Amino acid sequence: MPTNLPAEAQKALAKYQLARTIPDKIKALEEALSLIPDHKGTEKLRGQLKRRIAELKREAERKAMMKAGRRDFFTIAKEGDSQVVIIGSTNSGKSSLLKALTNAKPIIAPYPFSTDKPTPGMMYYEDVEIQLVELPAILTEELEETQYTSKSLGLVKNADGVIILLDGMNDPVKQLERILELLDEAGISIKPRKGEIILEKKDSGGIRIVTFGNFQGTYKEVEELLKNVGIKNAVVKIYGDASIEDLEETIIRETIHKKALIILNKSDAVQPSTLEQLKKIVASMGIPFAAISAEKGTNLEELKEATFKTLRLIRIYTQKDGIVSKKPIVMYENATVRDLAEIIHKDLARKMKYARVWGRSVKIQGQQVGSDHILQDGDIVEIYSS
Ligand SMILES: Nc1nc2c(ncn2[C@@H]2O[C@H](COP(=O)(O)OP(=O)(O)O)[C@@H](O)[C@H]2O)c(=O)[nH]1
Ligand SMILES: [Mg+2]
Repeated sequence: MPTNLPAEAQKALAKYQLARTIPDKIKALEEALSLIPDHKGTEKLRGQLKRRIAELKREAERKAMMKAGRRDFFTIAKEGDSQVVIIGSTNSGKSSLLKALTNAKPIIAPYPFSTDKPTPGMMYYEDVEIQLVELPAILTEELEETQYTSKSLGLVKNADGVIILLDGMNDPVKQLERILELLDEAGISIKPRKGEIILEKKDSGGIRIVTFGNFQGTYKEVEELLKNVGIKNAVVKIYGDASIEDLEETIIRETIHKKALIILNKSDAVQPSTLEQLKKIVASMGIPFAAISAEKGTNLEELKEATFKTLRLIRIYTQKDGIVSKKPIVMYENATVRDLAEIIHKDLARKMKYARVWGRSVKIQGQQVGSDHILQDGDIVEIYSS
């Protein structure tokens, strides 16, 4: 981000940060855009602002459409430890996959749009419950948008992860291209990130930056970027190998990142050359891939495992008086002992004195740790409180 933006443009960007409604956000961004001179150094920022304006306009349209509709059948309450939605073109086998992996009994049919509302089912992987939700098709067989495209993409935003299911019998490479376009237009990025950034805006307290891992930037850059867009009070948590560009994306584009898998269905009927081509493309994107047959039941165990890994969930077993819990508490990667205490009991985080941990996150088994200690999959934790 160029730090020498005209003061007026900085003001407009600050207004954007404060704006609560979509029209106000659009107005502030358009104003900022008109005040930022157009040259090489501002090219990237101008591009981001323009994309953001286009997204906001689409979102306004979608909201207006939702309002016009009568009832909303389109929300599925989260159940289990994590929610993963299945998206794809019609006939790609979404219902067949849901049936093969869960207790759900969806309609499976060779005609298009047999599923017209989101359909959930529960999948079990070891001790973890993953809710799978089939979303109505986002593409026709001719790979055009459907009446469900924008609603289904809205549910992707709310999920913890997304399975992109490709129909191996209907030009899967082209399908993937179209789906990636649709996701991008909806402001959803599935590009795997080496790190993660969480920005919590506050009312006071100034800027506080916390890094876990290997941040590719300086605190000064972060402070300048926030100042430029008018954020005065915030906690910025930066995990892993995040970069300053990732932070720009988080605060300007408000891009939503989703953990994703790309799955090729109907592997029983797929051309080997198509499979090879697709494998190459997906490998270059760095996204997990599997070829399955929902109907024949091929490779489904691999798919389950890949889903669990992609979600980056961790299982934490609690211990009390020497007895280890049978069922784990399922949390996200980078969760701390404090996060765990908060899940167990509201007061426990406050009353906690220290914890003992056995497992991969400690060097010495039974090591005493504080509440900022980051846990890992399979850890056993006993919390001691006053
Ligand atoms: N050959 C083959 N056909 C499949 C497979 N999975 C689903 N199908 C067929 O594809 C059609 C559409 O399946 P469905 O699950 O209803 O797709 P949806 O529209 O994405 O929910 C049906 O005729 C299924 O029998 C598979 O693994 N192999
Ligand atoms: Mg279906």
